[in-house]
Amino acid sequence: MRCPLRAAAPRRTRASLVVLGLSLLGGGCARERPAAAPSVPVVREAWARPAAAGADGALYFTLANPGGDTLVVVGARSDVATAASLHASMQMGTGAAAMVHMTPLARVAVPPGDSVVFAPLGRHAMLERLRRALGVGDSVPFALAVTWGGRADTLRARAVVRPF
Ligand SMILES: [Cu+2]
Repeated sequence: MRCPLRAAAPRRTRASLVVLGLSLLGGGCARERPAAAPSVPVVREAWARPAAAGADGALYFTLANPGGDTLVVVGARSDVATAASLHASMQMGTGAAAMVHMTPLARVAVPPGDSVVFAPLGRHAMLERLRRALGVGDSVPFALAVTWGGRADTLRARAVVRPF
């Protein structure tokens, strides 16, 4: 089995270090897991689409929960946006008649040992009324409000702006 740690190791961006942290906890790499590795939730592969100042942007990421308790995301925020919220997109119809609708999500649960993907045409964190433009290559700090193991917590991460 190929170890995801080896795949992630050569990259040295800040986001990759988060990936690296997750990989240490992943399956197939048990021997490389440091004794002190906490089984805390991890945000990885976070990215944002480019957007103009004043417009809405979106954050995408994978949220992994290697711990033994259900992780529940209850909100998001970022200094680059006036407000942020969790949304789900749904495509209705196909071809030229296709329309994408978004609905707010009050909470997103990640079962123990599982992960949830936030991706285009699916779940995302909406960045509302951006305070500044998001250009390709920018780094966007954000935070997810979560409950985990019966307590409130905050997961901080950075998203890289990529072409959409
Ligand atoms: Cu949205």
